Amino acid sequence: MSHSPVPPEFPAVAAAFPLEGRLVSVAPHGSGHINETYAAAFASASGQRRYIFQKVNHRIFKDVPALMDNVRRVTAHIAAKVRAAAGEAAAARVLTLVPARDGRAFAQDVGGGFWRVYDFIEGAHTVDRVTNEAQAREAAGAFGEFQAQLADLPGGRLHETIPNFHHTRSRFEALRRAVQEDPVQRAAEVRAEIEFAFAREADSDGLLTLLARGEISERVTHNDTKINNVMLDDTTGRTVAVIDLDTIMPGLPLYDFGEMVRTSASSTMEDDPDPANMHVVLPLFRALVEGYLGSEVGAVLNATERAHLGFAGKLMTYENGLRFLTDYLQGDTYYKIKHPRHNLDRCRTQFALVRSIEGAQAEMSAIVENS
Ligand code: ADP
Ligand code: GN1
Ligand code: MG
Repeated sequence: MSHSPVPPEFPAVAAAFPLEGRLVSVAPHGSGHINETYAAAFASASGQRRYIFQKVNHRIFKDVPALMDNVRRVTAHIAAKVRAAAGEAAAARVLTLVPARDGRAFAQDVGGGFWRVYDFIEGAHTVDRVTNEAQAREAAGAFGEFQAQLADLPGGRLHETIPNFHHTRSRFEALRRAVQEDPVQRAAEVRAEIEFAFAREADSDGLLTLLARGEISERVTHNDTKINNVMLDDTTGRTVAVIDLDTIMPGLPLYDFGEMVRTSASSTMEDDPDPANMHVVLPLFRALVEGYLGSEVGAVLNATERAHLGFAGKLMTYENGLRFLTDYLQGDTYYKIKHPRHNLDRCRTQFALVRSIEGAQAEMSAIVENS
């Protein structure tokens, strides 16, 4: 899927939300792979304010009202927690939904598309890659704290917005099917990647087996803890808000930690066209371990979970590689791409990271044991 410009229905969508003033600018924003995100500014007598408008990807998220019910519950809960712990000013900067005029958490456009609006979090930014240990420690601490804040979310189990999202065995089987069906005749070109994936089939059951045996347990998790899903203060670099709440649902803390390893303990961007640039960066891994275990969630993790922090990094990198390869074989129907081989670049660079983590297992275990 390629990136879209501002759609013609935008003014009608904006009118569905109770925003003060006149729309003065709107432009695509951010580098997420899933939703269509725009930053829009409104001017009124009291000044200018910005908002984030997102058209939620309805191809991927089948039940958007259910997803938005999750987002509404989670944002309200987090705001209350932050208000109690850090006061009103901090609570004002967490992810905050602007309900539509009819009171719903979203509005629909003429084509049936689902839109939501958030207050723009000012004075903060996201990074697509971690460049220093302080940033890694900060992000890991923030995601750990976020998870702890959700431990007492009232209102029952959250909706599963994408069933089997991190069920790595299902991701593996999806790849196998894509290879067999080969709908756009790309399998021959990616034999080496397919072989790499198939050779590690047993890994796909790693955490599922521990879960089935009751050695690790399910909790409410974020499930997409890549580094550009946390907003950092422009001045202090400290976390302002965890964002991208579309996949918050029951999951494993190890999925969240593993995804941090993939995006925050790596030497280059996930889509670096040269996989040789990709390897695990051990000082960043150490900073993640320290940040995560040092946060409130550290006290909740059991010995099995701790022992699998390194494996989780490998598993989530492998899983993302499987998903990119599957999307490439299916003709690029899931992720936004910027060029025809984008998913293949992403896959190869993920697999390079998997290989690097495999070679660093002993060092990574030692880091966890000494933390
Ligand atoms: P996707 O699911 O496509 O990744 P995100 O919700 O992560 O969508 O948003 C994409 C990007 O937009 C983020 O990485 C961030 O840079 C920016 N963004 C999202 N929400 C806000 C917000 N409330 N304030 C400022 N920037 C935001
Ligand atoms: C997507 O939405 P975004 O860009 O934060 C994807 C993640 C992948 C990631 C790979 C809902 O995340 O699962 O790990 O791309 N989100 C969804 O970069 O599929
Ligand atoms: Mg995102």
